[in-house]
Amino acid sequence: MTFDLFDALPADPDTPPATEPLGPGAVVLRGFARDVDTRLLAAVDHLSAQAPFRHLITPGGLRMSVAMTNCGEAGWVSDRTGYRYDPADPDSGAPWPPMPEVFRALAERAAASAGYPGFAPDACLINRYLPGTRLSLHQDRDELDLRAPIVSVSLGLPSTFLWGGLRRADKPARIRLAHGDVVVWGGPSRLVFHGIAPLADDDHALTGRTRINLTFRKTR
Ligand code: MD3
Ligand code: FE
Repeated sequence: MTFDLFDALPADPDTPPATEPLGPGAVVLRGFARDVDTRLLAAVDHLSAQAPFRHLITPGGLRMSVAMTNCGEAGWVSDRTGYRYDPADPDSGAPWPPMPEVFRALAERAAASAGYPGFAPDACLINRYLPGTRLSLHQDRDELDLRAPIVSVSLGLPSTFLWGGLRRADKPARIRLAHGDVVVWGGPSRLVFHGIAPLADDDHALTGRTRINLTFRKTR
């Protein structure tokens, strides 16, 4: 039997763990996207010049307070007929802009750190929040392969993430998501009800009075 000196050393209290379990199948990677934040935000500006942010209409006829756009081979859209992943932007008829390499590489690296090697997202939904914007409790179940995780990247102003259970009526926990935080949602957490509380007004050095969220999905 060998004894490695390092085995006896306590964890450094100043070094947070690289991955922090949030719940069954959900892993938070605090600050994981910070090293590429300006590149991600520049790419969002570039993408949204081609496929502008817009407020989608729910099947029930309500205008969503979150503004959305997409990149990749498919984009999530909602209108009076329902929700779907569409290969084209319905506003222009053109394909969604391609997923930037810095997006894809970050999503793959995050998923791998959370125990999902080989994550190959084909879609990225980009959500824009201004002060007061909220996202009510919902499930993400329009993706064909629910075994693949969703990777979410928070940029700009912090938000309160509402994390419910598998039933809409389950009382949600509140989790703060700040600039650069990445969360990987898979396994038993993949179908939980979730949302975002109304965004508090503040000013962020990189985004001003705005929060941007990227969600990477494997839709087919
Ligand atoms: C848990 N976005 O785009 S990100 C969404 O901050 C969405 O814009 C929120 O919910 C946002 O659908 C939350 C965290 C998140 C995203 C997708 C999930 C958590 C999830 C899917 C399943 C379970
Ligand atoms: Fe969602």
